[in-house]
Amino acid sequence: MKLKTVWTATFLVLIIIVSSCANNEQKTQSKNSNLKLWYDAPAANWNEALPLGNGRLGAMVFGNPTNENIQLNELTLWAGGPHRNDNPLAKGALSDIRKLLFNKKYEEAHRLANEKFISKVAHGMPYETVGNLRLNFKNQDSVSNYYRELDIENAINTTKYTIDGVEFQREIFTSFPDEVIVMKLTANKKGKISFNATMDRPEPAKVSIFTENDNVLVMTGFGSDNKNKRLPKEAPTIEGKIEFDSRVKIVPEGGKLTASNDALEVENADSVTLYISIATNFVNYKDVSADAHKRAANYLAKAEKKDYKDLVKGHTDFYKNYFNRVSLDLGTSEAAKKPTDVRIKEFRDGFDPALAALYFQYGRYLLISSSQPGGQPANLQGLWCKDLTPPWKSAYTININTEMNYWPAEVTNLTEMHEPLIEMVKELSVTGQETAEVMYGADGWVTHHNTDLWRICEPVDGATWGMWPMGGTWLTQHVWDKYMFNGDLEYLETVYPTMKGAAKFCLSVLTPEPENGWLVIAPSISPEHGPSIRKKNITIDDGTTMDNQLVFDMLTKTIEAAKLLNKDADLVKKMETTLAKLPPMQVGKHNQLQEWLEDLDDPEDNHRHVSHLYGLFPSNLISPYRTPELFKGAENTLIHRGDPSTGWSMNWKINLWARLLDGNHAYKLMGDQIKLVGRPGSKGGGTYANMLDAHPPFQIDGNFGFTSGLTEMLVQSHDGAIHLIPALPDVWKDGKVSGLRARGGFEIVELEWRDGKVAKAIIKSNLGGNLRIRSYNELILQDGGDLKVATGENPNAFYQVPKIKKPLISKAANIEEVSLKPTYLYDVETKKGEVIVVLQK
Ligand code: FUC
Repeated sequence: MKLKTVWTATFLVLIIIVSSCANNEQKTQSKNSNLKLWYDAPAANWNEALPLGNGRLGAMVFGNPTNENIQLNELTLWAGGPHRNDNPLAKGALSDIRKLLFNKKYEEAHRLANEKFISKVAHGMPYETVGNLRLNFKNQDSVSNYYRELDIENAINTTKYTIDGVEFQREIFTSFPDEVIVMKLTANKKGKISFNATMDRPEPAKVSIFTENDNVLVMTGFGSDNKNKRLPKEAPTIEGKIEFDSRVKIVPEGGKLTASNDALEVENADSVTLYISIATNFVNYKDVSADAHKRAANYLAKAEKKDYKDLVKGHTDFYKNYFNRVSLDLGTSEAAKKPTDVRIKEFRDGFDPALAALYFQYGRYLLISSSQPGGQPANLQGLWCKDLTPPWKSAYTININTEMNYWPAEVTNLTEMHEPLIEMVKELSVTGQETAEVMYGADGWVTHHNTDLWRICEPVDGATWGMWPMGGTWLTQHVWDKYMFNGDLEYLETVYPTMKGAAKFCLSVLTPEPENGWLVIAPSISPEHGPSIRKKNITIDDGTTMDNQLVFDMLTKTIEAAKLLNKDADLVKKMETTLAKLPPMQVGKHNQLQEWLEDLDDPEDNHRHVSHLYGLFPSNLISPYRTPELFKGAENTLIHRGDPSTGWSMNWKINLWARLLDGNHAYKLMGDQIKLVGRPGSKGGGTYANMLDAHPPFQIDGNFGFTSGLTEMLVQSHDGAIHLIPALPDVWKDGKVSGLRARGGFEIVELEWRDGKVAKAIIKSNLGGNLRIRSYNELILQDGGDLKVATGENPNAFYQVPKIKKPLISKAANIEEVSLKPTYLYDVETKKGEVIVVLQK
C-alpha cells in the first residue's frame, strides 16, 4: 500500500518534470533553431524588418503590434519603359580616344569618353517599391511576451505578443506556387482582432486607392517617369510605362468588416486572413501589354479558394524542394540562444559557429526568394526595396554586384535560381548587338557597367564608372559555368549564341597597344578604379588586367563550347590565334599582381574594387599549384588592399582568401562582415539587424558573396580536382555539410570533418568520369582499400585547367616562395550515378 503511494507520487513528479521539460524544450527550440532569425522587439526601421519573397513578390515585415507595416515589392515594377540609350557619336570618336590613351593622355580621353560615349538619352531606370500595406490595430495597451522570427527552413515569418492577457499571432508568407502574399492573424480569445487597413506609396508617386466589393482594398499606379540629373536639358524623359495593381482581400472570421473609400476596417474578429496580390503589365523588356488588373485579380481569386493549411503546405513544399538540398553544421555554442541582433553584435569577439552557418543558409534563402525561373534576376537589393529612387537605382551593376549575386547558385545546389540571370544574358545579347554596331561598329554584342529591366547596354553615369565595355563578357562566363556543373550539351546549345556573340565583340574591338603589340580592350577601365598617380576620377585606360583575364576566359570557353558542339571551326582558329596575342599577367615592383599594364599599383591604396583578382576568384587563372608567382602576387595585392571595406568587397575577399587556401584569414573577414551596423555610431560595411548586408546602405550582393565564400572554404573544384576542406579555419574543428555541388556533375552528398581532417566524404557522380580528390589528410575507400594516387593531368574534361601565358615578373619584385600544406591527390574512375565513399585513413 505504502509502496504504491510512493510509486504513484514519483510517477506524478516524473510526469510533471517531463512535461515541463517538454515545454521548456519547445520554447528554447523555437528560439534556438539553427534556421531562424528571431528578435524580442519589433523592427524599429527597415533594416530590422524581415524579408519574404517568392522570386516576384517581396515583403518586408516589421512585426509591430500596433502599427504593422508590410512594405511591398514586385520585381517588374521599374521606372521608365522600353527604350534604348545608345550614343551614336561613339563610333566616330573611337580611334581618337584610342590614340589619346596610347599617348597616355588620360584626362583628354576621359573628357572625350564623357562627351561621345556616355549616353545622352538615359542612364538606366530605378527599380521601385510598390508601397506599404499598413494595419493599424486598435489595441494600444502594453505589449508583453513579444517575439518575432523568420523561419528560413519554411520561409514563413511569425510575430507573437500578448496584450491584456490575449495572445496574438501573425503568420505571413509569399507563396511560391500561388503567387500571393498570405497573412493570417489569430488570437487565443474570440473577438479580439480589430484594425484598419490602408495602402500608400512614397511621394511624389501618384496612385489611385479604392475598395472593391466591400472587402478588397486596391492601390494602382505607374512606375515613375525618369530623367537623370546628369543628362543634358534636351534629353527626353523616359515615360513610366509599367502599370501595377496591388490589392488586398480581407477575410475575417467573426466580427465585422467595413469598407470606406480608401480603407477597410475589421472589428472584433476571431481571426483574419489577408490575401495580398500584386501584378504589373510587364511581358518582357520590349512589351508592356499585359493587363495588370486582371493578373492581380486572377492570382487572388485562385488563392482565396484554397484552404489556409493547403496554401501553407504548397508554399513550404515548393520552397523546401530547393532549400533542403544543402545542410551545414559547424557546431554550436551558448551564443546561439540569443536573439539574432545580439548574436550579430557579438560574433566578432565571441564564438558562434552556428551564426556563420545561419548566414550561409540565409544567402540560399534570399536567392530562392529573389530569383525564380521565368522571372527577373535578383538586383542590387534582391527584390526588397522601399524607395522610388533607391541607391544606385537598385539596378543591375554588372561590374561585380550582379555576378556576385549568383556565385552561390551552382555550388550550393540552386542551379534553377541561376536561370533568370542566364535569360537576362540572352536578352542582353540581343539588345547589345545594336549597341556594338552603333557605338563600336563591332560584331557580336556589348554591355557596359549597368543594365536594368529594359536591358540597356550603353555606358551610363560618367566615364569614371561607365566606360567599361566588358559587362556582357563577365556575365557570359555564368552561362558556361552553369554548363561546367550540369554537363548538359542541350543546354549549352541554347546559350552558345550568347558566348559566340560576346567572343565576337572581343575579337572585333581588340586592338594592339603600342608598347608590346598586345591585343587589348581600349577604351576601358579597371572597374571604378584608376592608378592613384592620376586624378581621382580618371579611371580610363587600356588593357587592364581584369579585361585581359575576361577576354582570355571568354575566348577559351567559347573555343571549348564550339568544339563540344562541333561548330564554327574558322572562328575557333581565329580565337586561338588571338589568345596568343593577349597580354600576360604581370607581377609588379611591390610584389603585387598588377592591376594595369603599367606597374602603377599603390600598396597604400585600399580601394574596394579588387577587379584584377577576378583571375583568382571567380575565375581559375591563378592557382597555388600552377602559377605560384601570380598566387603570391594576388596575395600581396589583397594584403595591400586590407580587409575592412564595403560589404560586397569584404565578401569577395572571403572568397579570395579561401582560394588562397587561408581559412583563418577568410574567417577573420567573416568577423568584419558579421558586425552590427545601422545603429548609432556604426561605421563601414557589415550587417544589419535583419542580417542583410550593409554596403552601407543595404546591398544584397554581400549576403550572396558570403554564402559563396563559406562554400569555397569547404569545397573547391576549379583547379583540376575536388579539394575537400581546402580553407578550413582553425575554429571550425568539427563539422558536416551535405549537398554542395562540384564541377563535372559531382555532388558532395556528405562531407564530414573531425579535428580539422576529412573524416568521411560521400560523392555522387551524376555524369561519370574521373573523380580526382585533393585532401590534406590521407584517405581510403570505405571498404578499407587504398585509393589510386593521381598522376598527370586530370583526364576529366570538366577539370581541364586554363593554359595561361607565362607571367611577366618585374625586375624589382622579390617574390617569396609559396609555402603550401602538402596534399594527397587521388583518382577514382566513376560511372554515371555511382556513389563513392572515402574515409580518413
Ligand atoms: C559599384 C560599387 C559601389 C556600389 C555600386 C552599386 O559602383 O563600386 O560600391 O556597390 O556598384
